[in-house]
Amino acid sequence: MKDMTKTAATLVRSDRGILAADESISTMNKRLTAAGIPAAEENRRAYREMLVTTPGLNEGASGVILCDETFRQRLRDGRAFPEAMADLGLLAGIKVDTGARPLAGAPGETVTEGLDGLRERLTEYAGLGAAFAKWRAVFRIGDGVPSWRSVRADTHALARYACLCHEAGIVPIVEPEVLMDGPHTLDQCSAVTAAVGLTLFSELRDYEVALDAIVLKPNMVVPGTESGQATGPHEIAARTVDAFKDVVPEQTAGIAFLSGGQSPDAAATNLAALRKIKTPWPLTFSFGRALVQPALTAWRGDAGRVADGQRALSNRVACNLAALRGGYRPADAKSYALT
Ligand code: 5MM
Repeated sequence: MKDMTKTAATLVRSDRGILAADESISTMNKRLTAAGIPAAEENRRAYREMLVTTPGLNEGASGVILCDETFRQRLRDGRAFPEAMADLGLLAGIKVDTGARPLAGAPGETVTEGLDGLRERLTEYAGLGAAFAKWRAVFRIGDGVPSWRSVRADTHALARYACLCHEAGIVPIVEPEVLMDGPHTLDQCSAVTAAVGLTLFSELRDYEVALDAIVLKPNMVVPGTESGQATGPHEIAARTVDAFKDVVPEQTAGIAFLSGGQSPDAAATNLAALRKIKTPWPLTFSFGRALVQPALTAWRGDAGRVADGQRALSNRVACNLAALRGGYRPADAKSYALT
């Protein structure tokens, strides 16, 4: 457990974030297609190689989360991804859920699956070099949803996943995501986020999960994208910390926020505001889209544009690093870079 506690502390250290590059094959294919890049295995591999080999990435990221496909692929120089990441000073993370599927008896709601055979998969991933794992549960806010049935099913699965990770010596990132999509208000997001968190920590306690060896990856508390509510970063930060302060025990290693579809700039600005508040746990970022979208656009699947893609990723990681350090100025966003 000592090693896992150390790994968890590294993942949430105050001057690093986590890069989420673990899109499933189908999500990655959609993103490649939208960027005008053929949805092919080699393009998914080359894209992840471009990301993880970004010069200086380990100055702003403690680790990178990958999906099963990438974890088993190799860089052009022949090194397996986890091996190359170790050389680059990055912890290797693996997404182990198998996706959200319709939950029986709960129309329109999902439960995240992947517990079958997870013990064996985790043992294999540990052997391949995984230091940490990730499992994402998804909650939509709507009329009468999320239901208690879905909250209980998903948080129960997260607790079982966390236990299995610890058995395998892997730090679990526990991700309950309340989606931004919809017309719900900031208050509704706050209430659902707190209720999901409360249920999650009750399940984690029941399973006696060592909280100093897990990382929580939740959404920030924001109004729904169709709410028409304008909310500034200070209010978002204050409401986010409020939602978690009586819910997340102090022993928890830390919180690494997801970006959830916020623009790269909004995510960094909100992170900067969050870091200005004194909290009982370390706070950092584990962004996907808010870090990689500009890199994908700049790269365009062209081997001759790898450096452009890497510059775009370096820029967004450096923006968030500045946010962690309390010095992020959106007006200067274009000038930030690692190294
Ligand atoms: C990178 O996307 C992750 C995997 O998504 P799918 O399994 O649906 O393809 C996702 O879990 C991601 O890690 C989190 O949602 C956070 O990413 P964002 O973009 O919300 O920061």
